[in-house]
Amino acid sequence: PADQEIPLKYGADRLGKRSDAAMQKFRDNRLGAFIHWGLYAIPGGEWNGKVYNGAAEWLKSWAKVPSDEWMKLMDQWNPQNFDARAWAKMARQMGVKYVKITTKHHEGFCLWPSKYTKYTVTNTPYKRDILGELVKAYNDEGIDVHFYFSVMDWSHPDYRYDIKSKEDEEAFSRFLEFTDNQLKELATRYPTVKDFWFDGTWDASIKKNGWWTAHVEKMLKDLVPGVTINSRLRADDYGKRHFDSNGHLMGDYESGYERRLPDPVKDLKVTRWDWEACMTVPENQWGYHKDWTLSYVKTPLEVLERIVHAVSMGGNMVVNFGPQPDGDFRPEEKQLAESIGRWMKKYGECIYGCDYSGWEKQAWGYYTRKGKDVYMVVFNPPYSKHLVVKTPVGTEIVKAVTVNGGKDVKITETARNEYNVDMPDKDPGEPFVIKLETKEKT
Ligand code: JFZ
Repeated sequence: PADQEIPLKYGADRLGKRSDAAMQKFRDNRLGAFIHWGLYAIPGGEWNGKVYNGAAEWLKSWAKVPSDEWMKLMDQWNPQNFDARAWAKMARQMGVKYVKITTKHHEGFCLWPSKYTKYTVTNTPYKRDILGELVKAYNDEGIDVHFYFSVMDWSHPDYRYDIKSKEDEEAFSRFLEFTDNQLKELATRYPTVKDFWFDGTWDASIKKNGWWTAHVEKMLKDLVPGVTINSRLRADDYGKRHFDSNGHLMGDYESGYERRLPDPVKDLKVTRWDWEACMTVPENQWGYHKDWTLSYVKTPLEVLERIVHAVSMGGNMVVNFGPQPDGDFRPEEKQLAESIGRWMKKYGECIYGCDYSGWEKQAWGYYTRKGKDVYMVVFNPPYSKHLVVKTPVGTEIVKAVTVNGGKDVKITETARNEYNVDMPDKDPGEPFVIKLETKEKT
């Protein structure tokens, strides 16, 4: 009850999911791509002849490179094969409905010509406004653009990891003003932006300034009508992150599932709020790393299963790409995009606009739902050739059809609220989808 809650000035400003059209669009998109592109693409995980296994976008930190030396990479920023329209076409063919772009990662290099720092694309041989070209190209393909923004900035002398003195406090307050300016600049230069995804917000300095995270959320919402903001930005009065001290989600959607997913049986609590997960294709490489043999690389099928898993629990999934320093994508990523796109073309209706079904998870795969239609997405076909379906009390299956082909599928009621749904006669040789039309018993 509300009267037992801790009073908070900077906690959640809303209880439950947002119900406006912009939020519904965010949700309906379901599948997105992440782009991690910055100076770190140039060394690609290697510094002074040594290859580091850690995340390539953290190389500056692994190799202990001072910022001024790191920023000399700007002289090599000249992605001759960069073609924003080709990137947008690839995204459309993959079937993603939105792309999250690193406007500025921890290193501090800006993909847009920011007035507030010299570390931007403008001061490189290439000069061009990469971010502006991408926003236009993606929007021209009907794809929403989301901005990744790291608050932590290794290039800025006023950044502080903690506030321990008057001097720290003054420096950090200049830093927060700088950050506000950059965010206002992004929101006004690129007004079609649909979302800000904050990162680099875990330090004590930021947790001690929960007020500022609430202020940023409000500032951006005033500037960009409908904009969505991830929970990772937020800290409350007590420095509690993502969920406030009363347990309420801050921001519009939860963004804590990174390279992992909620358990489809045990973690159903996530269906009470909006959430978005993101994943890398190798184990933990967001930026371009020249050697993908250093860790396990997920197959397209494994990526697909994670996409369906997220949607089946009412979440979005964002698949990461780390473009090469020449502006092109590595062959593995092109193949992955094509392969996901081929499947989405046939079966995408079980992804876009779909949500958690509320039905009991079965071993053959995942359910998703759109209104009265429940989709069975089959990843593990059983030897019995019968897909067991248990419906909630009061729900009846009227008809079952294959999604790619529209063929009727035989269903047999085997017990109360239990059915055998037949496998298609011919093994599709890939995860396939059966649509169940349902009705409520009266
Ligand atoms: C951060 C970055 O440090 C990383 O380089 C990448 O950009 C990724 C998307 O975000 O890394 C994180 C952030 C949050 C968690 C884990 C890694 N987390 O909440 O578990």
